[in-house]
Amino acid sequence: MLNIVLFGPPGSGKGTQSEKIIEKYKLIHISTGDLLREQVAAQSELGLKAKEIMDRGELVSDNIVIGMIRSKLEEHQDGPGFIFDGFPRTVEQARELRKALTDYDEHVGVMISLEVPREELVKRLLKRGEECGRSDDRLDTINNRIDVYNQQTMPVTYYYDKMRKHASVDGIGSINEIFERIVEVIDKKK
Ligand code: B4P
Repeated sequence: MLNIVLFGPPGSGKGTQSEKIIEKYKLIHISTGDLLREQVAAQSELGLKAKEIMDRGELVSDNIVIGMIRSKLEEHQDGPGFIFDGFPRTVEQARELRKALTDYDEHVGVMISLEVPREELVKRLLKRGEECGRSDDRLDTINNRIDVYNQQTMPVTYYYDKMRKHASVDGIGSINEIFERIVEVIDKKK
């Protein structure tokens, strides 16, 4: 199995690049943001709770997110591998992912972090807000999401650094240029 963590601040291109990675490597896509938005759309109890948190730009609790991941892993345990998009977002989530994959004798092969400066992130997310109307793509929420990323999510890079699994990729350029950089990293690890 090839298991990839695609990491980076909000607006760094994780969702965009995941689609291209899945097409090339035929991996199962697990985006915790998409899973949470599905719950919001279904107006489930979890979704109603999550919407409030997401609209503030905060992180949904580790327990909820880890539960969602575990059930996806179980569903696709015989698949070709996973791309984790927007997960883990805390060191606790990274530890739990390691445990969950170990239960299937699996591990993360590489963690790729997309590097994009703050002003570009804000620009991209405001544009998406105008085009797609996502309720968390408003200036105040965007700024909070980036602050939360810097405080709570960045430490995840040190976790994978220690295991020599962290690779940084420049996230500025055309979508195809960035994809080529990612492919180079993945093909070296395969
Ligand atoms: P996510 O769905 O992960 O949303 P995101 O961080 O905004 O990243 P996304 O993947 O959507 O954007 P992308 O960079 O592709 O999370 C949403 C919320 O869910 C979180 O704030 C949190 O509350 C909650 N959540 C999710 N996972 C969680 C977890 N594990 N723990 C706790 N809470 C969790 O793209 C952004 C835009 O940039 C797009 O419009 C795209 O077209 C554009 N773009 C991409 N590449 C570009 C390029 N090269 N040039 C120009 N524009 C580009």
